[in-house]
Amino acid sequence: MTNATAVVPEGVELTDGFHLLMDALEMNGITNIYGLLGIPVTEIGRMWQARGNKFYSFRNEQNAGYAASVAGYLTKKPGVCVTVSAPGFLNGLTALANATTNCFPMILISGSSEREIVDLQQGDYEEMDQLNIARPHCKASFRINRPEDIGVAVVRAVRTALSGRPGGVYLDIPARLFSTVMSAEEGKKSLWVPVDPAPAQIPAPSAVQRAAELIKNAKKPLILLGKGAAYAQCDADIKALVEETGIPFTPMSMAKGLVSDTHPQCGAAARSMVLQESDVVVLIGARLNWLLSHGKGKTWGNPKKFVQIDIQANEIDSNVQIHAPLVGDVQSCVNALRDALKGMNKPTEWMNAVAERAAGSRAKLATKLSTATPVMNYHNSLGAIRDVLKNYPDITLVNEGANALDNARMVIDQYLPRKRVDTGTWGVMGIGMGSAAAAAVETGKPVVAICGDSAFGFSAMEYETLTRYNLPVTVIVMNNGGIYRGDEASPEHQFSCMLFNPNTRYDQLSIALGGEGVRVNTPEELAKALEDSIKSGKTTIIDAIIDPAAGVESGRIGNLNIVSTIGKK
Ligand code: OXT
Ligand code: ADP
Ligand code: MG
Repeated sequence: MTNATAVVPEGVELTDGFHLLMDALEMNGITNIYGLLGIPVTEIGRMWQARGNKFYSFRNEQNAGYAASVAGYLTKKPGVCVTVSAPGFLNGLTALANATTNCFPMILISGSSEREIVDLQQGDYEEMDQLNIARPHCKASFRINRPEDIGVAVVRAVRTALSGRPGGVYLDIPARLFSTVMSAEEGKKSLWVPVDPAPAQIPAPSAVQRAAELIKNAKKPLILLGKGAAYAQCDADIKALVEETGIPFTPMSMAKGLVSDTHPQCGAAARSMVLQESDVVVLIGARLNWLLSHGKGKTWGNPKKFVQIDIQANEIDSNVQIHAPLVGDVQSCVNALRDALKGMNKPTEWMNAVAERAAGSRAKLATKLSTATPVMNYHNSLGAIRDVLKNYPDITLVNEGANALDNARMVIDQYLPRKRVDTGTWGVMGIGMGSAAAAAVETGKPVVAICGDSAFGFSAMEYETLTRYNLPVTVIVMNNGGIYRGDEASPEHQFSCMLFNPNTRYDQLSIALGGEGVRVNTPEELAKALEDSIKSGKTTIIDAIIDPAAGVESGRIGNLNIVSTIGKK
């Protein structure tokens, strides 16, 4: 790519699109970029690294995008992903859409082809109208046409990604802009950092009073924590609300550990009971979407009233009536509620009943976790993993699959906030290796990824990215030979559509890609391999052989599976 004609007088010091973009990102506190390079963005990676920053180079943009989105979730700063045009952009778009769906702040920056050719559909290299394709899948889609607009575009992207409900932003940069020059001095003046990009949103006092009255008069209140509450990073305030009110709480999957799963008020192990019997439910950063049966039906049992804390006003009443909306940021709302609830009577009898049920469930589960079987199943394998992870509370757990997901969520306790990253709002397979990379990079601590063998396959080649950067990630592949189960009978003419090659050696894949690999057949071997791997800090795959008959179709969400009621051929 040649430099565009300079429009500044000779002798004036110049900058260009590449430099201004990097200046703007650095100024906004971005140090890590996740991406995949090629025409026209290759120079971004080289120049970013030359400046002493980190560019994490992936094998597929989708995984780089998942990494950026998880970086955004963990750090409360937008995660940045860079891709090439059309196909690279489209690969990254899946992750941008997923980030927006999950309320994770992320900026996808893609190079694009020249406008005058794209707009006349004259068949440019990787021609695509990326700006408009991105628009419905993110909070905002911006194109930068002039170097002097790079500063404002980055600021708008950062503010849009972070403010209100966080989400994804797309920045489209036509190739020529990267090398278009302008005066360095003018360029410098065009950059700034947004003041207070995620402003506190204080709930109205009348709304706080309304919510407090409802909670004080409840006989069986429940606090339901979602990943919006985990994202808000006001962990101590949330714990204080729970403890000061004495109300039982239950976490959505990525909110596990926001208050420890072993806290005496944790009702996760009495989930059905608390959802059904509660009379007032306080939703904190959790949507009443499919994961909560839309707030109705048999999951919810007794009629109840909802208090909902959310920063997005039109989330309120999205599924059922919300009797006390608290629109604002989690921290402001939680602290306002704490003030209004000071001295309230704790629902001790209800709390004790919940604790009793939870203790019973935990005891019942403990038996299953320690029961040996001829071939490992989900319970005894995950029981072994749980016992090891107990000693490493600050490890981030990444989790995907169906049975591998649902059982791990149930069995493995989380002790600290934001230490669990999973398939999220869409239940999407393939987040594994990208999420593991970002968690290791952003936390600087070890990561354990528990993946179904199908789930792992979606991002398996990215394992090389993990070994290349020497990231302390242990991937446990729950190898049951298939999607949900590995024992489905194949029709006569073809291998079953739900099965994988039973001879697949994930441990050997690891060795081939520069990591450590071990195959395990028993819970004891699994526990030892995991302990060794964490201690060594080396990128490792543990190929855990799971009984092919142990899983159930669709895991815990079999109720959503559609089956034909007409005779099958
Ligand atoms: O109270 P009750 O009695 O109800 O009991 C509950 C708790 O009280 C109790 N519990 C405990 N007991 C004791 N002790 C403790 N500590 C404890 N904690 C809890 O346990 C039960 C259950 O509790 P839980 O889990 O909290 O509650 P529940 O009722 O399950 O919660 C409901 C939900 C909906 C909130 C929860 O189930 C949930 O979060 N589910 C998420 C499910 C999900 O997202 N699944 C992923 C999608 S499935 C499917 O789509 C798959 N695909 C298709 C596909 C996808 N997804 N993506 C793409 C890009 N392409 C295709 C594929 C391909 S899955 C899949 C691959 C599957 O194969 P794999 O090989 O990867 O995996 P395997 O299945 O392992 O083979
Ligand atoms: P979960 O899947 O854990 O139930 P969801 O992703 O469905 O959680 O819900 C998260 C909710 O949190 C979203 O509605 C989002 O608007 C909200 N949210 C995110 N960040 C904040 C914040 N800082 N303050 C208030 N609400 C927030
Ligand atoms: Mg499987």
